[in-house]
Amino acid sequence: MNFRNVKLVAQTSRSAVAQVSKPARLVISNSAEAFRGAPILKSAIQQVGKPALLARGLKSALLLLAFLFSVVWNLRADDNNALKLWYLQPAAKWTEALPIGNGHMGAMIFGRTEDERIQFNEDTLWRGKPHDYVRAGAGDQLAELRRLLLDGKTAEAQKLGKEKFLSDPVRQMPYQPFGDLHLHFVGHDQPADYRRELDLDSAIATTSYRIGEVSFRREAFASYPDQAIVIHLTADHFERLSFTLEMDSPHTNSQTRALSLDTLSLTGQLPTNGLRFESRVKVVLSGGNIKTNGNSISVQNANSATLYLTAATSFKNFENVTADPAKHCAAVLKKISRRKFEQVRADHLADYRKLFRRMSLDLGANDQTNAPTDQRLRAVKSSGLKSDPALATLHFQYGRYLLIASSRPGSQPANLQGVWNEELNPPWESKWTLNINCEMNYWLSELCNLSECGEPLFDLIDDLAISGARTAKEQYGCRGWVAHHNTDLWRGTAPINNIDGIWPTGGAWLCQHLWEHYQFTGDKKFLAHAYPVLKQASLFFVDYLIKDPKTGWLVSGPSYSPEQGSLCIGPTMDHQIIRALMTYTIHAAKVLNMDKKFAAELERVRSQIAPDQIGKHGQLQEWLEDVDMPNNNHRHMSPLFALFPGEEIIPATPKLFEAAKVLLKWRGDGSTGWSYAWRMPLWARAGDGDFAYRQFEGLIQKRTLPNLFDLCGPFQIDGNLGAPAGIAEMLLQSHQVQNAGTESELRILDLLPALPKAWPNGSVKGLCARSGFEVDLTWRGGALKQVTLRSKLGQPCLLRCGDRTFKCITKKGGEYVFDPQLKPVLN
Ligand code: FUC
Repeated sequence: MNFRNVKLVAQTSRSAVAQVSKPARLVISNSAEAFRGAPILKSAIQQVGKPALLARGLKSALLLLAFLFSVVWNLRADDNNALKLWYLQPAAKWTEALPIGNGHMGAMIFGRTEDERIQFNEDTLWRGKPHDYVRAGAGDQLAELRRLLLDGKTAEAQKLGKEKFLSDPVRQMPYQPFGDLHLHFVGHDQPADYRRELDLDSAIATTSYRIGEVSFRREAFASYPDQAIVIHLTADHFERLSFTLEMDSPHTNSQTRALSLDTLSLTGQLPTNGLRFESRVKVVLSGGNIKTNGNSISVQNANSATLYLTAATSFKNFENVTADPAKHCAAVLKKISRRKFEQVRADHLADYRKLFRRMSLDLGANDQTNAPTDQRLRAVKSSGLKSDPALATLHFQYGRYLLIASSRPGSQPANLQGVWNEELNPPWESKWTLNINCEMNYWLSELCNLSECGEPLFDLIDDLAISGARTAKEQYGCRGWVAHHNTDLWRGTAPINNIDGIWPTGGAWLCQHLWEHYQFTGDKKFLAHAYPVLKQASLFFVDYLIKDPKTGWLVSGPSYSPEQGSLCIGPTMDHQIIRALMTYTIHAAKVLNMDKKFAAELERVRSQIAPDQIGKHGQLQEWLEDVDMPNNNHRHMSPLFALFPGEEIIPATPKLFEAAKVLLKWRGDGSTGWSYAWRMPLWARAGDGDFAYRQFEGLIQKRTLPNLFDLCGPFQIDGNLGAPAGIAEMLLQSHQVQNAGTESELRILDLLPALPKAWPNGSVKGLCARSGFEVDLTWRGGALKQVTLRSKLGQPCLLRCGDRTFKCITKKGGEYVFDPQLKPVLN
């Protein structure tokens, strides 16, 4: 793109419009960018011309310069497709639409020209009401359940468990869609130069096309600072923007009405006496006329229009539903409409880019990079990911984008579908499934430099510690707290759905994220807040574990190895998770210099828990008994928790490390999206980058939708959020320490520990390592070329790459560069 394509055309006395000739794709987007700047340009030209007003002239000249800079910048950015999902046609269905979100709200942009649909969600709209899922009398069954299992009477135990130990009711509540905005544009059914895109670098979804000589453009983004979804519509000719706006909802008990000429309100209540909800959309026009018929708004002959959409429910917290959604909506709209659209957009960009731009990844690019995303996906499905290495980068950054869009401080955590759902009965209720999916959603937050996005998960854990204390007491007669297989908005913690819901280590697994946050950030204030939650979670298992009469070990039960086998005593995964939990709690007590006695008790209990077993095939056993089947390629990788995301099994535990690899090989390739994504970091930890890559390729080839959403069977976001963690683990690992438990303990940073052959050249910036490091890596021909280390906490570390090591003493805030031999590069 060059400046010859831009010419200024005086249009009317009221504005000047920059028109852009070829290429067509740039015409639309850049002309609208220029349109936004046109009033500034006009005033600059007028003002500079006035003699004697030197100061104002200077100011205007600066504005002109700023405007020209913004044109150049936008042209430059538009030439770069590497961070864009883009298409030459509108979304035919929901799974082709493009997601935007600010954690609290999400929307799917279809990009239709004549009848645009914007389907939106708000993260607290769930069916149900405050409820304790504990089943009365369940606690009385515990001893009998254990006796039956220890006597080998599994079928009877399962029958009893199903009838008397599951939650009340047995299913938890579903996440709900909120509503839809519909924009009708008469005569827009035959567009030319159509393009829709989602730019990951700006978190803006754009639809652009031409009708006759008029180019239309819509930008949509979800602003976190303003807590609203913003849609900005422009036409590049004066007074040519006309449309009708409607808002509706799939909920039968809901109504839409105009609150004023420019604002629609959608109100309703979920059955039965469920949450009340309200959404408002306000239209702000430049030029044109606006009118309403009472439940829709018509805009005629405007130059541009901005829609501000907000939504809320009566949910305050999981025990209190007395919030006033109307008040929230009114406050959001009042604040946002005091400011100019340009300012709202600039604030959104500043907020979003502060997170997103912390990382970059380059795995190579080729001609394919510039093709529409659906075409790229089809090509990769037939020719492999190697034919389009930049699609891997796009998928990685899309995962980071999706986490930012579905999990921000103050919001609910990303659920099975993030924050995006159009169904009244979504798959698995679109809840938080704790036996892999919810944890996987958050593997990337620390590794991929989005630490703040983990906050909603920490808030959820705080809630579960409250509701889970009731479940611990009533169902187990134990102190502390427990959460099972799933949770919902009402923080259900009792075992749900079916017999495999009796799996008491969901909450304990979540606790790993508390410890990891401390590991990455060194934030002692956070650790002090998290400690009681860790302590209470550990306390539950102090009370709950029982002595196995055969071996004398402490074992978990009744329990399940997630979704395999039958109700049992002593699944390996439980023991690994409980040991990890106790280890974190002991470390935390030490860091905080408190609870020495309790820590000593935990050490004693931990040492008695059944250790990992190696079976007759040399495999890591999934259960206490050696019953694993070599051809078992189940999607769940449960007993490999200790390899990833745990760190109990490492090369320094060689027998278990080899046994874990045997099991890993048996499990083979993934099936669901998330199961491909789980295999990635596992193989990375096993040191096999090629097999990790193969799982990534499988995820993209077999389980990825046109909008790059991951498929479990239906859409589920865990694969999208899990894969970036897998890539991060292929490039950098920091879970091992040298001289563990001694004064000279040293964090090891493994550089390129599982680089696949398919990525011989590349670079990454801003990956995070435990002990407060940020790492940039460049590699060529499959070998490290340069590493830059930024130390946020001033901790020492051991850099390791192949057989080279370097002990690096750092200062807080220091930056250190090393050559391929890990020799410091002095600058
Ligand atoms: C686990 C998985 C299923 C699905 C569900 C939401 O139970 O085994 O495949 O992802 O969660």
